[in-house]
Amino acid sequence: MKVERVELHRLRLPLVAPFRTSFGTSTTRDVLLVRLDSPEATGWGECVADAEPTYSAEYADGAQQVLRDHLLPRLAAHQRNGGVVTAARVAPLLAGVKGHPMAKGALEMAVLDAELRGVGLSFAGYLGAVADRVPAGVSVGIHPTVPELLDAVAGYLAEGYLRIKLKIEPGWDVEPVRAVRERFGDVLLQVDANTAYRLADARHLAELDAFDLLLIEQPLPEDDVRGHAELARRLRTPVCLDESITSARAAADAIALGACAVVNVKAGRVGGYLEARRVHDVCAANGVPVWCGGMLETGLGRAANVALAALPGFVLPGDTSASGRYYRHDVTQPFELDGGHLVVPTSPGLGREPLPDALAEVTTSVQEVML
Ligand code: OSB
Ligand code: MG
Repeated sequence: MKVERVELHRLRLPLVAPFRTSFGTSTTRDVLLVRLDSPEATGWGECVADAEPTYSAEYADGAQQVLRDHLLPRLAAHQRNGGVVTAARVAPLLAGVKGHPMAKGALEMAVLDAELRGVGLSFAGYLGAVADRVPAGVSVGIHPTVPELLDAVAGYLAEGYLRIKLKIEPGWDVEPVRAVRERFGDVLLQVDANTAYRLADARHLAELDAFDLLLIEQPLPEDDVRGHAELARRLRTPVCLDESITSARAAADAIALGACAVVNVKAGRVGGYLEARRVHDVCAANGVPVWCGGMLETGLGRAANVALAALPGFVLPGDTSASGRYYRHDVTQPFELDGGHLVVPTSPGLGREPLPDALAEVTTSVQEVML
């Protein structure tokens, strides 16, 4: 493929409700999209970095700068040297730049979308999907009070969500989990701490063992893999890692150390959908179940996530919620719940593209990057 033109689009999308986690409260999403044109097709990539570097070190303005000044120039130099661009070559081409997996992943996703559209193959077909629909879970933020949380959970269950994930932090953990368990019985339930605890909290976290949770996600800091291994020995609740799993190698190491029994797979966190598939493969080879995480994606990132979640190792419902859980007006044709599931797109590439009017409505800037 020959990349002829690249644009970096910034969008500001209001969330339908504030989303509070242990690292902050979001009321809008600041989205960076990569639009890439080849003679055969246009491809779109979504960068999942937020406005602030609070989930990980990346943030949207930084991702835009690293794409413009460090990543796209490498792609352009490769083309000037006569090289052909394919999704599989993107990560090797960018390997000289350290870090910035979300920025790299967005570029790889745009290349892959254009490449697959050019040959008439879907993300699901390319990645190796084995399901035509995937079960949908929902990630429920920290609420001001337990009654407000119960109202939110009741609403999601009424919509058909098949699994509830509660965000927790010190001071908001055992009580809300007990309340949801008592009110909603044996619903599939798990928690996500986004690194808010320390190993010294092990005895407190063991109180969650009483509630038959599917898993506890990332209780300790990103770099504390050994701490997670020690914590896992002290809990009955299975430990799942999110932030710590930065590559397929990191997944293999965490599994070997006994730091996780389950893995949350997020393409942006590991540099793209190709590495995300390798994380899936490493986990499957070790008998470790995985599920598809989310970063409040628009319909573009969601389309790719739903395709990924259709791989055989994704045996738990993901944070692959319907568009309406996040946005009143998504930038693509929305994803909707169908009996608690999302349908995996089968059209070429992502199978979703921005609706021009919806995109224009939320666009704050467009920057062309000269190749
Ligand atoms: O830790 O999984 C997380 C959202 C933003 C950043 C990190 C996380 C999340 C979520 C929501 O939990 C997942 C989603 O519904 O997209
Ligand atoms: Mg998480």
